[in-house]
Amino acid sequence: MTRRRRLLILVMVAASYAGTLLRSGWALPEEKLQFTVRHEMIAMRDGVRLHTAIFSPQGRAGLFPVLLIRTPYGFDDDHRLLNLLNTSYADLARDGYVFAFQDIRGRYLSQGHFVMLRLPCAPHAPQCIDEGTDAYDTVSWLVKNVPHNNGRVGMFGVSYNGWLSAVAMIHPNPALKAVSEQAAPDDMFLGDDFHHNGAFRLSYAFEYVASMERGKTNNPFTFSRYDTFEWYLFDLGPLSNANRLCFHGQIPSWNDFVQHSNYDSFWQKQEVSHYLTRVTVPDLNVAGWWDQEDFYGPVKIFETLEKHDTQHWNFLVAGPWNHGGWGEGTGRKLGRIDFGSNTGEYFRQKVQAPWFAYWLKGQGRLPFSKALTFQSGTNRWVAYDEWPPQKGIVERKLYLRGGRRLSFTPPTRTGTGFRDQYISDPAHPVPYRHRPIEETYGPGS
Ligand code: PG9
Repeated sequence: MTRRRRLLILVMVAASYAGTLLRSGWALPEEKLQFTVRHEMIAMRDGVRLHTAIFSPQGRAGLFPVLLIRTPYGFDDDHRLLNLLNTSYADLARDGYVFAFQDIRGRYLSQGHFVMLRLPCAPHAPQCIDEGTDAYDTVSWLVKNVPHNNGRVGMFGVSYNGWLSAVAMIHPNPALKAVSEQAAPDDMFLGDDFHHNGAFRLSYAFEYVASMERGKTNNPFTFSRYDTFEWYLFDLGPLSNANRLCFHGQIPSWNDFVQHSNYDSFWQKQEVSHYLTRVTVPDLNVAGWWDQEDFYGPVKIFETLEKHDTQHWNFLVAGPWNHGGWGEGTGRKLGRIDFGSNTGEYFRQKVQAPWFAYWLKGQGRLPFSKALTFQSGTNRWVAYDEWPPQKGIVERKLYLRGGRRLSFTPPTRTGTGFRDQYISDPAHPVPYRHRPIEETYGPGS
């Protein structure tokens, strides 16, 4: 890129962020896939305006569906978005979509007030707004105002963005025709993010809420030690010190953790599946077998919707991934384990792109009928027409045995039962990650 062009782009981006909405398109010709970009502040029903970056395919004729991605993590960098369209989203982008990237209320360039996992409105609460109503209002605006759209909108996203896609299905805009909620949390006490099976995930929860609730943009906590295990143990000490030393009562989600240390109605009311009592839109649920944050959510949402799936709109994919591992890179390996093929690329090319093309463009066929799961060990994708599968299943018990082995044979009373033992002592916790334990969102973590 020439210096002049770089300067021009910088000036244009700065102009749009200063509130001057950029309506005429501009392109970045050096990239493979080309788009025109405009920034809009889209008004919601309560007057709050949400920043939305709209990338339309350049130089291509025809009508295109719109893919909407909403996030709390910031869509304020066009070059990053363009890079995303040329990498993680390239299979979709090649098929031809308009991409609308939106900052949710209270985050980054959007107006309004951010609430962590804002509760869905009660039915018949006309003045109420939630992330579902914001998605609804955005979809209405998009189909009315984006040139060359075909009137069909899809939503997708991983994790918080997946949750935002899931809540858009509760009372969906009629133009919302397909959703892929990927690693969407369902219940933050039972299985997702902040607790797993009720156990508080200290470093994850502390660092996440510190980053999200100390300003409009991500604001990672600064640790005085490299090994955060030592910081939590020696510098922080008892959890009551978190407010005294660090948060001073100013972090709403931390206060919620303190006030709701049991599975009370605070957590129960947040559970998304509680609101998903109908399958309103075709939904591709995506889960990673080794998702360290949100495996519970997508499986629970699938299971809940499955009970109501009279139209055959509910789908599940589970692959050999960590959190969001299907979204970028090849997905051939996880740590040292090689799966023998590029599972992430396979998902993006052979599953996600054709699935959306089917619902939003009326093209091709569905890539599988109900569930598609990667079987590690045999290292192959297996498609099922029901999930969990019922046919040809024999239930067997699997036992934990000594020497870190699993066996179908139960241990005998006399045999050597175990090899490892751990003492549960809060003063000497047993870390489940290798030390030094870096910041959760630190580079290379
Ligand atoms: N797992 C993250 C998250 C989702 C929803 C709430 C809190 C955290 C994420 O990766 O977005």
